[in-house]
Amino acid sequence: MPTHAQKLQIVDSHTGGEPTRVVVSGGPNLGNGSIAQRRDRMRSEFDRYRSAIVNEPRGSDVMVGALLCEPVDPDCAAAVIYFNNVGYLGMCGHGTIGLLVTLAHLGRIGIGEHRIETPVGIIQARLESPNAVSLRNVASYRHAKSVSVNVENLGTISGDVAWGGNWFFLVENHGLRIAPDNLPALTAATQYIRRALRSANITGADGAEIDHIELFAKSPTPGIDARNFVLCPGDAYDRSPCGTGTSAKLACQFADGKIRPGQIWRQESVIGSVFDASIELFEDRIYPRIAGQAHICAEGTLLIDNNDPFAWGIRI
Ligand code: PYC
Repeated sequence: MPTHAQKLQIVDSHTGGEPTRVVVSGGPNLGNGSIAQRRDRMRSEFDRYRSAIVNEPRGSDVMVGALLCEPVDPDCAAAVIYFNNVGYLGMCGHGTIGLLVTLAHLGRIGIGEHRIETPVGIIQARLESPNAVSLRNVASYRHAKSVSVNVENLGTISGDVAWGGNWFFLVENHGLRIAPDNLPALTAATQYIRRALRSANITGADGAEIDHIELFAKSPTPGIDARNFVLCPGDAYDRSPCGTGTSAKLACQFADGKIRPGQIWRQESVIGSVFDASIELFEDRIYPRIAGQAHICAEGTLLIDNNDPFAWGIRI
């Protein structure tokens, strides 16, 4: 092992098949600002760490990183910055489930309620058992209903723009089969949709880019309400049912009068993993609750040796 290499301690887990790599120590010093300010500093000054942690050769397009940080609020168990192969996430539902299971695995938290600081707000999460977590997401809402966009190869597609901690375009009338043997077609179609949204300058609030595309359909599985396919910003699809995507979906369902507070919505991913979700209303805002399971799959040390030409990951 090169003695001069930088070392980062990590724990890997997966939530319904979607990986989360929690960086426990060895990350960059981002100062003492809010977690949003520290995320911005990581992006502007230390983005190479993001790439080293999640990109090949140590990671892959599907890996989501979670840099564990000290919280500003002493009532929080942790603060976290989520990132992927191309950039940063406001919130990450599957990642927060993975984070709590990881903190429990490390002996840092016990069964019960824990508050987690994210760049988009505080998440109230409950470790139900060593592998099961339910979380109350940030307030979610539909920003625009039935927005039509002309999509290359697909024609006119209509969908809702919604916030669930990240920005989503949710499409029901896509005409595609949401199934694991149809992933290339689902990926291509959602890439076309995202490109069309960009060209048409269709955004979330304040011009925010809509970087997640969610196709959904009725699930063929008994007892499950819907199945989705979610294209993530770096072109990987979410193996989990996507916590922030399910939140965005529930905000739309509530806006359409199709779900009431407390009603359980069972959301299945394209590979068949399931989150149980519901909403709570507080001061007229919609707070989604997401429950799922994560499992630890690796512990280790990442080595960053500056003599390695790909020390900071392969960036394309
Ligand atoms: O679970 O919120 C989520 C998520 C976002 C991107 C990948 N997973």
